[in-house]
Amino acid sequence: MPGFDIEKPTLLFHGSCFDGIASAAYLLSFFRTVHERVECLEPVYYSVRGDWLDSSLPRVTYIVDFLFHPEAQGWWDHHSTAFLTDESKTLYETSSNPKWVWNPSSLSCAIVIRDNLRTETGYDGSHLADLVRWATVIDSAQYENPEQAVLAREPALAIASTLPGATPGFQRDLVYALRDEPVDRVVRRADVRERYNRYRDLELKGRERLAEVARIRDGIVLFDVDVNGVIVNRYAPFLLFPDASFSLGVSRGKQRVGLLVMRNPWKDVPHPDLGELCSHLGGGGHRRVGAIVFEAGREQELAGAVAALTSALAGQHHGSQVQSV
Ligand SMILES: [Mn+2]
Repeated sequence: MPGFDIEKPTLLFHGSCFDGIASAAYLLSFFRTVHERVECLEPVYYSVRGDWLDSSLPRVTYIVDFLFHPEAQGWWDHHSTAFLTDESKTLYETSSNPKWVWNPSSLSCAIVIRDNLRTETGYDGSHLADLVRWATVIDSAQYENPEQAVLAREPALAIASTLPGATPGFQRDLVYALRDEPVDRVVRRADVRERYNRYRDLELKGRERLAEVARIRDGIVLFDVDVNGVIVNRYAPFLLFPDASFSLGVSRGKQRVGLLVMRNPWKDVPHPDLGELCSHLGGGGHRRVGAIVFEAGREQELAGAVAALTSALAGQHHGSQVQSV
């Protein structure tokens, strides 16, 4: 866990995704109108999952687009896997805290915050409408096609491409920038352009590497790829195999190994809740996309998870096991 200053009003946001940044920017924009103080703006990441509920938060803490924590004064989220224990879910359900707001059917956390503030306070954040719209496009993968998602030419997509692996300072700066300026201005910042150009180079290398190892079987793009020194975009499997229904891939980095399972966003096929499936295997996610992170040396669990997910998806490509949504 980051070293929190327990006395300072703090806003924690999911740092590596655009919706997390946009949600924090939206909330800060509202806070400014009511003189609500946030002195510490801290990105958080799913690697804290194991210690999350045991950690103490600063006395006044707001959390957006991230796991529920019972000490949070305010919490807004839309992940179906927001609760790490049944106890914390019960606590949420029986609570009367109006600033604990969860809507797992919302396509983005930014929408959850916008609608909640509008209803509860009448706050009109319409100057941030573009930010909310893009957070929703990105989080719900409403891209026109795989090229748009992978090449990330639109300003908001270019900004989103700079986030994974960026420093907390960079992610924090972007929150303030997006609170104060439109996305097509923020994308012109020198540090954003530099990281975007880096993304373009490394993504191309990653796609070439992916093309060497990816195979399609029963409608599932399967791969196990070394991501050291490259970026493999999560939608690149569908740029390579546009007709696939799912991707199920292992990404091997230096510190950890990631497993990502996804339904092809440009294809409408029935499937089980992938975030839910992953949560039983130590991960989490949304209905359409699930992820599990394995620390180095846990190969055994990785193989088991790949097998479990492969069998859960078996036959879905042909719609032979139609499930109710
Ligand atoms: Mn989100």
